[in-house]
Amino acid sequence: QTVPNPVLECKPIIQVEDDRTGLSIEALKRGFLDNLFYVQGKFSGIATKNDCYMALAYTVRDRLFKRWVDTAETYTKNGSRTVCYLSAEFLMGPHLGNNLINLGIYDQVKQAIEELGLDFYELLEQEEEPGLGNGGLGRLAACYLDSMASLEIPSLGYGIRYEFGIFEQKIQDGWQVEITDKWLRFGNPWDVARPEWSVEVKLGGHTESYVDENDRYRVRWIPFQVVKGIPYDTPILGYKVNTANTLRLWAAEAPESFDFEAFNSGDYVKAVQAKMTSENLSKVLYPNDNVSQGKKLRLAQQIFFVSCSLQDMIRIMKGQKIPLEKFHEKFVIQLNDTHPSIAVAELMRLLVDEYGMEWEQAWEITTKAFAYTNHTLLPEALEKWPLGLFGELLPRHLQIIYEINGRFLDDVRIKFPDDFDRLKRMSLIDESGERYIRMANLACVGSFAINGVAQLHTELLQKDVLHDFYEMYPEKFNNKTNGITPRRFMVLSNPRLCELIDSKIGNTWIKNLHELRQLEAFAEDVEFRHKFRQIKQAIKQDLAEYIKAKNGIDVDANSLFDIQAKRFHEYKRQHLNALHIITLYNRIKANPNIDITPRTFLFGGKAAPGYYIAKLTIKLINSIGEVVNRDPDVRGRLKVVFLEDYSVKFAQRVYPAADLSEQISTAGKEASGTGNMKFALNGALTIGTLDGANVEIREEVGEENFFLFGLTAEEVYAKKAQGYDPMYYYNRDPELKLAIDRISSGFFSHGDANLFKPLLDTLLHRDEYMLLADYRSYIECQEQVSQAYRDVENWTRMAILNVARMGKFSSDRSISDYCEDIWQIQPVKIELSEYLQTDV
Ligand code: B1N
Repeated sequence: QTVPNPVLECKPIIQVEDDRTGLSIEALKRGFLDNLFYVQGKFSGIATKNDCYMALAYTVRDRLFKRWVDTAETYTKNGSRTVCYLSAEFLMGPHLGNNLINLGIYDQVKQAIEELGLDFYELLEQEEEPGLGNGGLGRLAACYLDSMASLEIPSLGYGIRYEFGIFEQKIQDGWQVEITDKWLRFGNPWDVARPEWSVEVKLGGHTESYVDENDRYRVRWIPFQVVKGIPYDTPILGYKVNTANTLRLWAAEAPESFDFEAFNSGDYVKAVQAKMTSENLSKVLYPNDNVSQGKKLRLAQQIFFVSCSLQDMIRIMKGQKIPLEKFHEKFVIQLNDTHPSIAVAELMRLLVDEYGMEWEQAWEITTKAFAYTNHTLLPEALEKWPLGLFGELLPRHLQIIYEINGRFLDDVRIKFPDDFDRLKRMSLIDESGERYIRMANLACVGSFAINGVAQLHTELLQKDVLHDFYEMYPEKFNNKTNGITPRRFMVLSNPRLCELIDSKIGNTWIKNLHELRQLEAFAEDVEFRHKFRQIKQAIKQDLAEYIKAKNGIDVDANSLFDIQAKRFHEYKRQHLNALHIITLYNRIKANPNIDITPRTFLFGGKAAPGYYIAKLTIKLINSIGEVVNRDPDVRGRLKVVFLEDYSVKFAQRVYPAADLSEQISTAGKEASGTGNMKFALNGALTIGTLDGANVEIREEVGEENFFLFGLTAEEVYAKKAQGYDPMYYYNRDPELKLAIDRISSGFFSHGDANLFKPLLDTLLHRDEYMLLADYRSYIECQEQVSQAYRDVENWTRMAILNVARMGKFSSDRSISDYCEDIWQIQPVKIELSEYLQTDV
């Protein structure tokens, strides 16, 4: 008896030919079937959806390796100057669709897959995204990698290959529940392990001084533990260029020689425990956005990926026979916030201790190599490490920081004689109470450039958080307003709008987003407006169907889609949005026949697991939804939906469907925001405060095409200085009072008057983020929105003008500015070599 043999059955379609990376439909189909067979080891009869996704991913991967290898070869041969973008987070989103776009083979591959009888979109949807970031900061790093590759800038992204990325969010009984994100469960087709480039990182222990053979005083670090870092490389394609750069993420492992003693003494379990401790380093992403928790494991993660990356750069220099003295000519290192700022001390340690360089020369190199981006003004996000904890983990770095600090404070004394308070404020060590290492101060002292992420943010940095450093080194400061990649956030996520745009102005706007300006003329074109509206409508309909399937809620695609999608944080004021919903609801309850513009309120976003008030805000929104969505008086005119598990993948569905983008943070608190840009580029109008990049968006799109409300940053400071009292507003605004009282009475919580008390207490007694002060202005502005939405033609005109005027916010513009003002780096063209060239 013979068993059916898939190998024999499939034989006719897996003949190996000389070119396995062709781009014709036939070659793509054959590539897919080959990979299904050779990589997944399946025949189509038993292949799962995931097998098919994997086969497709490998088919695409096969077709980009040529670019990747040739790029690496070119950089190596030329010894090209390279940007190293150090970031604790890279929120990449799914790779497959993006790689298809950037390779320029999206349509062919779609056709090939459909000819094989498979659902192309279902396969795209199958990809488990690497959620290796919390929000804007991690996503910015990902957009910047895309733009660096597209602009042909030699670059490496360096970070951590967390085994568990940002948690998966479930909503149970209205509450957020966190599930671990096992993104590597089914394997990752996009990265390649490079164990041959592993490095070791020391932790803990103590230091000893000694005198070397040249009679020089040296320090030796005897660590308690050594951890091995293994690099995993992911190719980062540029858009329609041959460049394929690398994202290199480090995974922690125990070195082969781990805990020899325990092994030899027969304590096998103890030895394995040591191995587990090592692997903990890259186990999980800390799920906090805009706060620092001060945990030892987090500091260990930081030194781990920073040391691995710096050692890797030194290895690359050796390979290219470039002397170490030229480190800052070969590399420029961008620090994505202070999370990698220990790099300043680590590079000093490597140069001085490991390579025997003199301090002065090492410091010269170090301070010419680093540039620092600050992403936040929130005091709770500024990283500082208790000195004891720091010294236990990094005894040598502590000494180096003392040395840097001593020399730095001498400079401060010379520039500002007898200013003792200034010395205390600028010291790398906070000695006002328990002693701390201040990482922002280290980053400022160790970098030649310091930038904020939007104009207002940079001004506030100079005025406030980094004022002393601005006075000390004004020449280091500069602004680099954030940007977003139009490849992922338009071409991939909004194909219908792109098709319409292309039909009018061609498709070169994708590389030069300023060209969208040409659409201004079409804002006056009735037919164009009609098509624009039809597209928005169709996308809203799609989202409505998705919501029906996932949440079981009927939403009306004709209603105004009012969306707030971002991390939950008090400063972002999702609860102000909630107060608006309650206000509209209360008006309906008071007068059921009131004429109101139908709206669908959509919320998406995660709360840090330990952030109680943020989680309670999620519960509040779900509770309001429960009441509003079923109240017959509302007659479906208001709907409130919480979109579970917001992610990059999901965001790509959400941005194109919005009519109104909520950017309502307290002025002076949101450093930039980037969701604001994604919404506006996709034709949503913004209701927002003068905060972060909102200021510049409004400047670009025109004040008549932006719904502005609220206090300015200056007014916020002034009001606080006067002694702000939220009760003043509560007592004087009956609608505000009613909205708050409805919550506190238990109306939205089945009569439980205690449930939301902690949230209301923060509002009524402190209101740190001034919701009550901004409430009336917000409500009035929302009334203007409702009125404006009724004028269909004019709304569309404004939406088109928003799209047309978003050119400034391409991450290509941001990256060109970094290249010119900070990095001093030029593009390097990649020519594809002859052998194995693809057939198109
Ligand atoms: O960085 C984004 C900005 O657009 C946002 O306005 C800003 O809030 C965000 C500690 C952070 N700042 N700081 C963080 C994230 C994780 C963490 O552990 C801080 N995220 C931002 C891009 O510039």
